[in-house]
Amino acid sequence: MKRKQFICFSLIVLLVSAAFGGVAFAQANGPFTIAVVVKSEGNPFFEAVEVGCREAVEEIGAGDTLIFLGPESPTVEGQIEVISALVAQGIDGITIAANEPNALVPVCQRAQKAGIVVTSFDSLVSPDGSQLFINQADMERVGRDQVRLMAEILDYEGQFAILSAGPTMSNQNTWIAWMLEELAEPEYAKMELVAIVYGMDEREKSYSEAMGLFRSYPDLRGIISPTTVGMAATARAIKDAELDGKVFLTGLGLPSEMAAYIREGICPQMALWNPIDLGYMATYVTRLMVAGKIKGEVGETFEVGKMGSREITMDPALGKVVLLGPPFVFNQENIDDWADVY
Ligand code: RAM
Repeated sequence: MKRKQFICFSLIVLLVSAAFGGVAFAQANGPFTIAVVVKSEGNPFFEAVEVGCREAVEEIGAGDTLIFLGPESPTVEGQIEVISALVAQGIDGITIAANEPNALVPVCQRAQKAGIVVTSFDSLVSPDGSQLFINQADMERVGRDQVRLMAEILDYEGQFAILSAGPTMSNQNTWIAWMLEELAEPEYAKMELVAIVYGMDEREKSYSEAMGLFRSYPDLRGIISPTTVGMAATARAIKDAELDGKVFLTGLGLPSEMAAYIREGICPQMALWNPIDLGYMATYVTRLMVAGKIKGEVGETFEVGKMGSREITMDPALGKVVLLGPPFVFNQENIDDWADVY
């Protein structure tokens, strides 16, 4: 009888501890809620990013919830509102493509105090507010390459302008700073940068800024647009103003939006990285931090699923960084292979 009671008691202990053990296990391994906050809704670049974010969650976060959103227009105020609401909701991790690097710091610090992992990707949140930056491509190379691409198109001669996104967006500003460094080299002596204008990463504003450049600078030969929104809008403006063959475009464009203009020669060459891979990597790395698999410290190396192995390094301007890879140049020879991919 005693022996039977003992067996019964042991069984109950086993079942109870298995149940609680199960709960503890679920907490350490998820499911988690990961949020991705982008510059704005309705930007095709971020629609491609979202594909990669969802892929990453399906791969490492079975049962996780992915919240993907951004403000209606690309403002920092809109992002503060969105992030505050997410913090109140009690998510586990967030990765942000920032419209301004410093104004988001207080809300990001609040998030971290509430136990939320905060990273940024694409466009930096200052390291004071974010634990890690998932960098799409070496910033110096992206900036310098855009000047080189423009110079090749213009044969190193003539007036050109830069049509950027928002004046507070750190990715565009960093690339432009490197463009100016590159332009100081002697081989560009006959190229003249006449203006830097901002289309705010909005289609119509970018289009009217491009039209304004054509009016203000009748000798303009080129435009560099380091934003996919600016690229598509400027290409349309060149066509509508019937300036094909007179004004040429390069910058950072989405192959799906730019294929026709590349084929027509309005944009003979442009660069970009894979936005699907960028979304995948930002989400994957943030999820690794949320689950405690990595701490986000310099020198840590780890596997990022299909992207392979990566290391966290320290960048003097960007803070702790994980790098996606080199940018890719699109032209008439390869655009058909990419037009349907992103
Ligand atoms: C736009 C956005 C984004 C940038 C790309 C190249 O879609 O400004 O932040 O990385 O262009």
